Amino acid sequence: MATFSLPAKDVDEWNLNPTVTYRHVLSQSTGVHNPLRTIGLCDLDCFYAQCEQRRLGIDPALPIVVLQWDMLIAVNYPAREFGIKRMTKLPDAKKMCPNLVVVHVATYKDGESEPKYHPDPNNKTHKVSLDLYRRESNKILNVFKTTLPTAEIEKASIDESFVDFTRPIQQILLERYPELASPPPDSPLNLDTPLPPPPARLEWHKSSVWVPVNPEAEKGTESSEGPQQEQDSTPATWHDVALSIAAELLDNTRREIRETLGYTTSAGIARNKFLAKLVASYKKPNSQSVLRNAAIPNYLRPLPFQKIRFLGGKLGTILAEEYEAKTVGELLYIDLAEMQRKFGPESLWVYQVFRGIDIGEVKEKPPVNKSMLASKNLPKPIRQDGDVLQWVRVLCSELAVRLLEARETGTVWPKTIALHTKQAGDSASKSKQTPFPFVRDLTGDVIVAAVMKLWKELHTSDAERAANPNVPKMKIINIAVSFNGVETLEQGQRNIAGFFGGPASKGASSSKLIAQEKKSHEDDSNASPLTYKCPTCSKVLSVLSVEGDDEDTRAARLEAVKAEHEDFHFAQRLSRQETIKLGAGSGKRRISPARRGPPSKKRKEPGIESFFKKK
Ligand code: TTP
Ligand code: CA
Ligand code: CA
Repeated sequence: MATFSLPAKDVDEWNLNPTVTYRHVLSQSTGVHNPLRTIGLCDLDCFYAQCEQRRLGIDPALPIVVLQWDMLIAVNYPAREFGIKRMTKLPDAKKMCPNLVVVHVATYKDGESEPKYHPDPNNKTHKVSLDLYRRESNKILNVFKTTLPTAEIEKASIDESFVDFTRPIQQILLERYPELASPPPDSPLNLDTPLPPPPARLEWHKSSVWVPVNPEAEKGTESSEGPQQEQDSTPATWHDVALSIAAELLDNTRREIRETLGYTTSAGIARNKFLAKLVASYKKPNSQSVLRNAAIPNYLRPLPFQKIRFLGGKLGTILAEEYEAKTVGELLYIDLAEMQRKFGPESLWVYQVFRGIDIGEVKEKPPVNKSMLASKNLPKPIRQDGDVLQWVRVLCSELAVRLLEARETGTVWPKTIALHTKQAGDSASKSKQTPFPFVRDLTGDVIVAAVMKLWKELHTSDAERAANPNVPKMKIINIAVSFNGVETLEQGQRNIAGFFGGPASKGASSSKLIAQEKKSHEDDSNASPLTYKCPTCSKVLSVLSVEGDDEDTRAARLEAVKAEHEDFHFAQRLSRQETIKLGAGSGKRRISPARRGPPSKKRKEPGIESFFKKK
């Protein structure tokens, strides 16, 4: 891969060295277009494996894998040295590494009120518990929040978080370079005056890995001075100063996570979320990689574009076939007009990603109105009323544990409880929800009682079914129970907390509080985040989660359903407007203006618009 020097036009197109003004240092409202914007993504190394290692007090140098039934779901780095991967079969893994430590995730079993490490868990009778990992994940998130109080933090999955460092960077810049606090008094542009040149020599944060600006030139110069020299050969910008500050801050947070909780992480730092996530895997484990703007082109060009998230599927294949290309660099000559003509207006996103542009914001997820869902894909379908209680009890124990645990960080209570069941052959699940009353002592049994009531309302009883041959046979293949609208109670509602453990507060009339809460349940028409009402056609979409999902995965699942539904509208719009070319597989498929109305429900193709969905 040859190294590219960057002609002026290119620098401009990639926008690698945008002008930074006083306003960018002083204003908190410049948002995603602030040229000082700096984002970090921090991901736990082999997360579940580290959790189990810590729990068992095993030496981190020993090879360990975490199992879910017979699948490896996490492999630690010492085990990876034996060639073991997530896809490896357990017997093969044991052959590759006879001393391998194998831990099965904890499971819930009917009749037990908490998850256990059962010696012989079985998908037919047990349900996986991710409680340990959720708990550790929350502790890690708290370290982010306490060590980076002024940064915006977004939990992106059970083991990773994005951090927008722009605000703390602004503060530190003003401390270190007080001359940036105001433009020169005679400057006509006032706050829009460009900053003076950045410091001549920058201390590139030492324990970070700086992606080389010219990888070819750096080859063979792997001395301890190598990276420093290499970085110095491209003059530092104010954004590089910002990156160095973020590198120090994130390094501190990662050290805190390591020292207080015992977990190693890998991190990426760059000008946006897309690049931060990409560069986080530049070097793993226990590493932090930084991508300067100047290093973006040579980093992206040789990258196989099908490895980029959202380009791993059909659109990636279409692009690869259409242009006989593999790398980002090979597609850079396609101009925006051509791309949009061929792939629709939304392909702007692809065009931008190839140039390292991403305007996605780092947004803290609101702590309120969350849902908790326990779900089980049934190894043996439920065919009659008598089969259901066993699974309801398992699911309710899990929810009880999770709700009580959530209370350790605040007084939370769900507004409603819902039962979801999926009949074999049905595309959607059936759901029913009801307000969840306050109780003094929360146990699995209280939840079971509420759910069994919902079951009776949702399903024809065995007796009725026997009496009426027209009622279809029951064959339920997934059952789930969710708490929806889980909220931290406001100050005024705090007395309700007494219902959990201690005696109820004397100051408040409990029945009045319950009545108020009930009313607010009834008022809340969109309590369940598992459903979505399409603003275009008012259709209500719902998702049923699968076992092992965490809340983020479920949210992603709902997003996918939404995206697919939006595709349907998109396809409808297209069929009215224009003919687009879709080079799918062997031939080209055309959506012609003649094709009107909704596509068949059985449509298997992934939707068009989802190709261009940003996140
Ligand atoms: P990842 O971050 O994808 O992987 P990892 O943390 O195990 O390893 P790495 O060091 O490469 O980041 O996933 C985080 C956890 O999520 C992982 O430890 C186990 C769980 N997980 C699954 O249960 N199933 C899956 O298919 C994946 C990808 C992850
Ligand atoms: Ca990870
Ligand atoms: Ca991850």
